[in-house]
Amino acid sequence: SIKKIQSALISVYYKDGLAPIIQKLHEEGVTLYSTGGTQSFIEDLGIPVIAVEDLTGYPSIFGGRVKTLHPKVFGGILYRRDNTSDVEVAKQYEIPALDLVMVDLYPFEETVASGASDEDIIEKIDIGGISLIRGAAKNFADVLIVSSREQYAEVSSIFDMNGAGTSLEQRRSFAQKAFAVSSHYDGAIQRYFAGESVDLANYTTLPSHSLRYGENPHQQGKFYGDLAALFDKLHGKELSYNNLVDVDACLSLLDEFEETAFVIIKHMNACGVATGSSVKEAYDKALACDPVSAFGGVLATNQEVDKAAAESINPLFCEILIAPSFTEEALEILKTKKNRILLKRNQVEFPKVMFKTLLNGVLEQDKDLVMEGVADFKTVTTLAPTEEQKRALAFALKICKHTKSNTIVLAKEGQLLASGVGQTSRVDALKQAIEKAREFGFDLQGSVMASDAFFPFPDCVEIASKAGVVAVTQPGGSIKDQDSINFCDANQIAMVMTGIRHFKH
Ligand code: 93A
Repeated sequence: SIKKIQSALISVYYKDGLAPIIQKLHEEGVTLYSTGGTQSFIEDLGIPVIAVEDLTGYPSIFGGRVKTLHPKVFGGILYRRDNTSDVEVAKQYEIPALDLVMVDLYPFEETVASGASDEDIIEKIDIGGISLIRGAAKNFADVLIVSSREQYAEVSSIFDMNGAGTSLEQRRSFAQKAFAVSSHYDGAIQRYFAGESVDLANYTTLPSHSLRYGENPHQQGKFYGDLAALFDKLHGKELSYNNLVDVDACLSLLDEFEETAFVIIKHMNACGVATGSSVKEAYDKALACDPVSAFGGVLATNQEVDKAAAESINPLFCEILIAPSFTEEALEILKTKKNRILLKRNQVEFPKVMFKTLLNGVLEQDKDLVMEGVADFKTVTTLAPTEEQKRALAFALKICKHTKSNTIVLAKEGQLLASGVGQTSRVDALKQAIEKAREFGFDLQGSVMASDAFFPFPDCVEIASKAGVVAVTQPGGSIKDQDSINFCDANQIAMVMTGIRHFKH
């Protein structure tokens, strides 16, 4: 059965779209109560409205912090109409029934997004409104709660059908939405206090992009997030599912570097990384690492791509090139390939947590945001690495951290020579790296080696030594650490330990 609304409390931030509802309520003879700004809005429509102050006997106080927080308001919302004692008490204290509560909360998220001061943001934490929403939703048996401007249209159409009335089922459905509004609102406040910007746990509330397909053409795919904020697409087709995965891997690694760097990613792993005195130099060194894998790769640099760099990059067939900016001349050159995607990257902070669905649930963890450097190296061998070797080890570790385990990275200062990626044994990772380095013409004499996890046996340092490696970094922590150290000491290899493991499964 339809329950008619006889009285309503309206307290909304956004007034657009409200007029037809007010008009309708007025036509249906509903008594209206309202707060300051909303009251003026209703009065401007020429419709009578009772100020909530006249109901409570208090003005809006403390700069509006306390407007509706009063037993006459909350009593009128919460008392049970079918409970004789409640009805008796309401009568005794002259508490009028409120059958409809319409609220549109202070725009907390918009205020945060606008870059307002902390003081302004705190003032936008709605207390009265959220309480009205929760109170009215709790008493959905008697009260209809409209909890955001997004529901104005829906309410209008219900009233057009029913007159100003609702069924219990409708009120229950609005109550459910009301609690979704209040929990989302509190979630946004919590994230603000925690210094987090995106609500990944409620990722379906983020902007969504349908992808052409998922990892394979028979899988559907979607991305939830604001790609438009992150990139200005200057050229090329849409990003695919696999592109996004590789772009993420590419930028995560690139962001480890302060100096001019160039990263080439293929299937989530780096197949070229180098630093240089220019983007062109860094690119040329990165490409030299593995020009075969670079074909169809995802490329990124942290400096402007100029004409010289563009000329060097242009012959390579690559899926994507990302940079903070491109010169006009560079763009002209790079745009000659129709399908190549060129992305200008904007500075957007990334979430600090990661999720993965697994079994019948979801795994969540902090991202690996630790990056140890030269200052964290603890020399464990008689021979200490030279300053140049230390820099090469720090460089290799950055790549190690972003490469699939088990991994071994071989490098010289500022250039990845080869890596072994995603192997089931560390020895296999090393063998793969050595073989690749040789295949592309690198002499490993004087190179350095980084391992994502400790060496359980001395076999890796033995093989590395034969190949010409002179300095090694590893986390340490194996019960057989000393075996590896002893071998290094006997073979003039310097080894440092960092105490930090970087598995990436
Ligand atoms: O500062 S409040 O948390 N204190 C209150 O008692 C209160 N009651 C309603 N904010 C309060 N409201 C909010 O005021 C509503 O959620 C709505 O966003 C706004 C409407 O104010 P006005 O009608 O003056 O524009």
